[in-house]
Amino acid sequence: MNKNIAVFLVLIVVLIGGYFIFRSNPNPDLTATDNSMMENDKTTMMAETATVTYADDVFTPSEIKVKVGDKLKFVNNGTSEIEIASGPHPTHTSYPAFESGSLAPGATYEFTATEKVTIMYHNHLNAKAFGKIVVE
Ligand SMILES: [Cu+2]
Repeated sequence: MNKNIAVFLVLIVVLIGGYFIFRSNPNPDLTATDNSMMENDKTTMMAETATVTYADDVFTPSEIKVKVGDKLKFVNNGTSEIEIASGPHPTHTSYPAFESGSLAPGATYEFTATEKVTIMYHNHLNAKAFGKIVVE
């Protein structure tokens, strides 16, 4: 009698153990698939373009938040040439990678945010016009 119960218990342990081994095997694959799908979604979400316009000595919006990987597009909607650069005026040493060069009326400057950083910028030809970019 006792031997039969022992054999029965061993059988149950083996069955339960086998069930959990069988169940746990497909799970890591599912998790990996879920993670890669989430990363793909993040990449898709980051590929956005934010637009800042310049007219009447004002950048609109004056402060803009973007994520790493996003593109910023500056459009000169004014009637005169502008040059967008990081502060401080006139040396632009705080973020030299952000520098539009000369932008005629209607011209655009595209900048891709590659790192988390805050950039204070201005129109070099009219330094009282300024704005702020926060890359998160
Ligand atoms: Cu300047």
